[in-house]
Amino acid sequence: MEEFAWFLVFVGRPNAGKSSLISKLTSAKPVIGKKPGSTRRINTYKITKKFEVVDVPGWGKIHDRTKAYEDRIKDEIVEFFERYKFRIPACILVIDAKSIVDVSERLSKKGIIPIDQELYNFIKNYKIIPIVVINKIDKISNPEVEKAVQFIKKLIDYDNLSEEHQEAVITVSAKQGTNLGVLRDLIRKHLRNNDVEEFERYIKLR
Ligand SMILES: Nc1nc2c(ncn2[C@@H]2O[C@H](COP(=O)(O)OP(=O)(O)OP(=O)(O)O)[C@@H](O)[C@H]2O)c(=O)[nH]1
Ligand SMILES: [Mg+2]
Repeated sequence: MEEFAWFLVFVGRPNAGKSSLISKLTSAKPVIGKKPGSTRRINTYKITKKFEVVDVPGWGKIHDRTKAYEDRIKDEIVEFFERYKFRIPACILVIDAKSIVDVSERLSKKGIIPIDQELYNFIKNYKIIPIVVINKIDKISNPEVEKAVQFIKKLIDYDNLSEEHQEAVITVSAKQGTNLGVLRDLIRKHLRNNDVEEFERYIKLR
């Protein structure tokens, strides 16, 4: 029989830095790659017998992969959430700050729903409020960081979130370690709020 375990889940577009953040905050050592699509399937890493960290492949277009590949990834992710939605005390949505600044204006003018918004709503449908992490802030200027935050807040209808969830948009750099302590504390808080505080000590800066 399958062991019961809780899952700490990292999702986001290809190349956003999910695997990098996992390796900075947990004992798991996922593959990190320069090119989008490094993580090719849902990988779970056992932290303890009852606590696993889940590295999800990037959701969205990858230029040298087929549509069939993309669809398979999406199916895998949907299946995972359908099956384990009640076992996810914290889900981290990782967003690439640089890509937001580059595409936000173009996309909003065209009226296209950005993938990050689609992902956010997908997770929220399972009654899980994601921790939104805008990563790679080392690649953009401070005013651009502020712009990215405002853009994301609009996308996720931030002002209508309950107060306890309004802290859940943070900016970090996995590469330089900026604000990773804030992210660690936020994940720990989500674990506590879901009555699995015994796992808090496994989330720490490496
Ligand atoms: N400059 C900068 N680069 C980063 C940061 N975080 C991750 N990277 C780089 O971004 C690239 C992708 O990182 P990954 O952690 O593999 O990203 P991922 O989201 O797991 O990507 P997929 O598995 O392909 O979906 C790597 O070259 C990382 O070194 C950051 O904060 N700043
Ligand atoms: Mg990855």
